[in-house]
Amino acid sequence: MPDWKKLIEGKIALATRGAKPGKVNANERIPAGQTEVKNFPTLDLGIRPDVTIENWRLQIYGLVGKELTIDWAQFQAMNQITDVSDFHCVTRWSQLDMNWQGVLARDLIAMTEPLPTAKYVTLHGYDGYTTNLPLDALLDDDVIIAHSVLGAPLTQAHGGPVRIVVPKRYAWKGAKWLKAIELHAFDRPGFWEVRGYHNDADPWKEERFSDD
Ligand SMILES: Nc1nc2c(c(=O)[nH]1)N[C@H]1C(S)=C(S)[C@@H](COP(=O)(O)O)O[C@H]1N2
Ligand SMILES: [Mo]
Repeated sequence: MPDWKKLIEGKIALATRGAKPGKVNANERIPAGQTEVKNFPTLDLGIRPDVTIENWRLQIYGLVGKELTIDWAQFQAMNQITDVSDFHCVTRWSQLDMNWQGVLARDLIAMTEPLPTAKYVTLHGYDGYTTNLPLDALLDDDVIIAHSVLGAPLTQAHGGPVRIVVPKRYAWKGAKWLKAIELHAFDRPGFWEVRGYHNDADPWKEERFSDD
């Protein structure tokens, strides 16, 4: 079992290396305890699954009227939007004005006709990663299932070909290499949430760890 706190401390040091001190809280767009970066660091478990546009599928299942599996062509045929948001990582870096391109999560969820009992979701990555959200948070108008950022297709390191981004939460709530969205009646903590990360993850309330 890895020492998760140590692992994360190492990642903080790496991710914020070269970031200019003094930028912390320099304007109201940087939440407390965050430092602005411009180099878009990467953070994951170190497993980067080989997902291609040919073998990628996204499945939406659980408490839905119509289970859905879409492939790349079907995803591309959906209404495409650009969503500009700020990216706040719990390891204390923030990058502003990220212009994600893709499909609104709510458009995909609507296609599945969620049952009234569906209140929470688990987002699953191809690397086995999971994270949880209330269904309402997923249906927010800025939550995007993205294939591109900063004018280019997502790299494998950043979760390509498809990841999800939840701008109002710390970035761990957005699964890279998005594989499935599961709807359930009760909340089910994900990978980091069972290891002490905060369930809600609002960067403006500094909800980093559950014992904060
Ligand atoms: N599938 C998957 N998604 C993931 C992770 C992961 O390990 N696996 N790490 C999360 C964490 S902790 C962060 S901060 C962001 C980092 O995204 P980035 O590597 O594109 O900066 O992805 C999140 N999504
Ligand atoms: Mo993170």
